[in-house]
Amino acid sequence: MEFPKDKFSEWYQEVLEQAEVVDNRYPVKGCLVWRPFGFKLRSLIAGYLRQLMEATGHEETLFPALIPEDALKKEEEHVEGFKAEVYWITHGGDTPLDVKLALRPTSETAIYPMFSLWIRSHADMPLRVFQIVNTFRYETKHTRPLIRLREITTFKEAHCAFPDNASAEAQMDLINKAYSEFWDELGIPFLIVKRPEWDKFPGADYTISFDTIMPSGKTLQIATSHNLGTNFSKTFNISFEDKDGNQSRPYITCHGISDRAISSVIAIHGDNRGLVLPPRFAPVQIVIVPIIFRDREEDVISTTRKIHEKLKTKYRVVLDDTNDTPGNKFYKWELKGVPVRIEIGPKDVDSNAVTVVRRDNLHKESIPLDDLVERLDNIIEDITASMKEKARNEFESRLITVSSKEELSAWDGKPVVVKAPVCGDESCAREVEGILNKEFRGTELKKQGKGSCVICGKPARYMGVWSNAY
Ligand code: PR8
Repeated sequence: MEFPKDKFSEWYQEVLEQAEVVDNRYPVKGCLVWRPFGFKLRSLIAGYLRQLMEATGHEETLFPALIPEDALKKEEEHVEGFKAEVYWITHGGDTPLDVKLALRPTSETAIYPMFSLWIRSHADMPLRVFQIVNTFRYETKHTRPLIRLREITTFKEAHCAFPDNASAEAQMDLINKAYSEFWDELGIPFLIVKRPEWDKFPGADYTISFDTIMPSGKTLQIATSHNLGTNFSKTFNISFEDKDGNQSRPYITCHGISDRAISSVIAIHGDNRGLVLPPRFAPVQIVIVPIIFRDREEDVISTTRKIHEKLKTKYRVVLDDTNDTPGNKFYKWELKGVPVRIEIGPKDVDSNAVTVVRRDNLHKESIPLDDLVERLDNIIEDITASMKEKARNEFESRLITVSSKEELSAWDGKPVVVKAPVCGDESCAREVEGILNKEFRGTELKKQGKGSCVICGKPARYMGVWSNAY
């Protein structure tokens, strides 16, 4: 059975279920179950993210999931932005609670009251913490597994405080670099976009977003980074004594990545046979399949076991010695995106070699046993590089740059993302929205627009980005 990826929406749901990543049949809308195979993939990706956060000076913490109503409602813009999405706990058993409790939609209002107790002097900063937790948002838009959840199961949120604006700006740069490294390692191409005023995080001074392009041609916001300025430190009364002995407000930033990291890996690299996983994050990196003929069963099995023992010390390997047919085994492990398959049959045993098949391009070759480990290292490296290149080429093919108003209308309703130079006025960005029937996502970070604004003809200051988005 094949999974035609050109029908992306069906492909995505089907592959998630068939490859046993998640089970979406749980009877609460927007909630799902991680199955063991999917959970391993999730742990490998989250583990790498944790490692990156720690390497850049962020310390892991864990805050409660419950937020008292008065804390949640303190920051006006923030509460307005999340009002329709909050789940409330009103009772303990039959007893109404004195103070209603919110299930965190995100943790600013859980964390910053504690920051006000922890931050006393400039020496208490920089303060950089993060947690990887579940958060709850009563999403009213169409829910989709891992893409739009009501229980976001893998919410990496970092919250940081600094004594001055320059340090908060440096943090925004640090996160841009760390997140870029993260997406590069996953082989997910992205644009970094500064969101327009009307689309920033509730309570933020400004929002930076990482957007990738899904096979449907729609963008997916895969990470955000918010400079909250001193808005939240005023609301939560966080203050410190600066170097000159004056009371001052810290500058706060926060940065988030969710289950969408896993969804983008699945969506962008997968093909008609199912998942194609980057070797670094594949729960199974190599599967060994013995090809057994009746009169040669013993020597094939013993060779297979020896190779398994040897490879086990270096890779995540499965020896599939179940009674299933080789064909069924190939199908199963291809669907699960295992980067390398090793087939061992009597001919291989006789020639002291194995047959190695790559998942990404299905290329097959015979490799002498003596060279196996070294060659596998090269093959895995090459798979990683080719997967990145393929994803990059597809991304580029869905990203159209135009330089004049006349060119815009050709892309109305097409499944692509459009970039165009703009002056920076909202009215021009909105007019392009009308022509393209796509939303204005914002302006590319640190990229100056070339030439003149496609609408008003004034000198372009930015490169605008328009797309349909998840
Ligand atoms: C913050 N506060 O909350 P953000 N399902 C899956 N992923 C989602 C969903 C959802 N329903 N909603 C958002 N995301 C800040 C930063 C702490 C951390 C993903 O920011 O609301 C999106 O990729 O922008 C989003 O960029 C990220 O979570 C962070 O959420």
